[in-house]
Amino acid sequence: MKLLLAEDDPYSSALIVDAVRRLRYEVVVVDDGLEAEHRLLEDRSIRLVISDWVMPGLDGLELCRRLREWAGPFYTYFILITARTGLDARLEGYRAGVDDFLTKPLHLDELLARVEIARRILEMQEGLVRRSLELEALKHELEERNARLADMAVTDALTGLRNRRHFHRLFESNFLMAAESGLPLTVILLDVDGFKRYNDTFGHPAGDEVLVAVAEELRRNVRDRDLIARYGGEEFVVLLPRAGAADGVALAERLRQCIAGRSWPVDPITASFGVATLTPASPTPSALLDQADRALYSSKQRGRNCVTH
Ligand code: GH3
Ligand code: MG
Ligand code: MG
Ligand code: MG
Ligand code: MG
Repeated sequence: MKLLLAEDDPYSSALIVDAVRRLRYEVVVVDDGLEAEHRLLEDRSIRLVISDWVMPGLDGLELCRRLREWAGPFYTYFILITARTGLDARLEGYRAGVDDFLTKPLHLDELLARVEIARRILEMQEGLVRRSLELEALKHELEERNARLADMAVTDALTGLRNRRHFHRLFESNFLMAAESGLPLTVILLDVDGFKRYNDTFGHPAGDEVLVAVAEELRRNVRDRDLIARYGGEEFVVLLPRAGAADGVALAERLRQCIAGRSWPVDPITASFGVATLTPASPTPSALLDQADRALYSSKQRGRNCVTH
């Protein structure tokens, strides 16, 4: 442990230094209050101060007052040495933030006992601070882990799009809002054509790359407020709040062209689309999804790579 001794009387100073070194303290010795302040500001690891009251530069009480104003997690224990006795002097010291007094002439055994008391208190306080810093770090780590888990719970691992579960949750709330406000709501379902054959021919990893690329095309083409999710294996869904049938069909057509027109590495890829818009005939979210699914089925029936509303 490190200790600062501020004492302008060389005789007392030498006596104290000699005594505290026996307790294995590293001692910084100064004979001036301003110098003491400077050293304490420079080295914040000094947690124990033994200071004379009357000194050049800055007196011990003022030094203590200033030190109490510095913020920091660790406490600094302040022992004031004074030739003044009596209650008034002690009260003045306590008000300045002094923890303990030693009166001159000094008794070294008492000095060492007081330093031991200081050490116990400082160690206890340091332990508490370290513990609370550890807890703080742990809490931060847990919060980050929770955020990662929460993110994983709504994300499709392959494409990074929202997953089906998250889609359903948002779809329901969007459906209710649209039904109440009378604002339009459109949903697009799309399914990659002939994907089983593609997988069988070029392998599952090549198929995965197609799904990632399709997700990329979807992301590129939708507005910020639209929601894209991977609905199933090679099926995706786009939810368009405040968009009517015409906008939905136009977007689906654009997506269809982007996918079909992309330069695919081994074999052309197309997708089929089903578009459904909220009407009084779609009383529930699942009824609206069924409508989109039937439209998608029609697109498949009509020969794929097309949009049905
Ligand atoms: P259709 O044009 O009628 O949609 O025919 P399809 O072959 O695309 O449809 P089907 O439902 O018969 O096959 C879907 C295929 O998608 C089968 C399955 O192996 C593949 N698939 C589903 N999920 C994944 C995935 O995560 N990665 C890869 N590579 N393939 C997947
Ligand atoms: Mg003095
Ligand atoms: Mg499918
Ligand atoms: Mg199928
Ligand atoms: Mg398919």
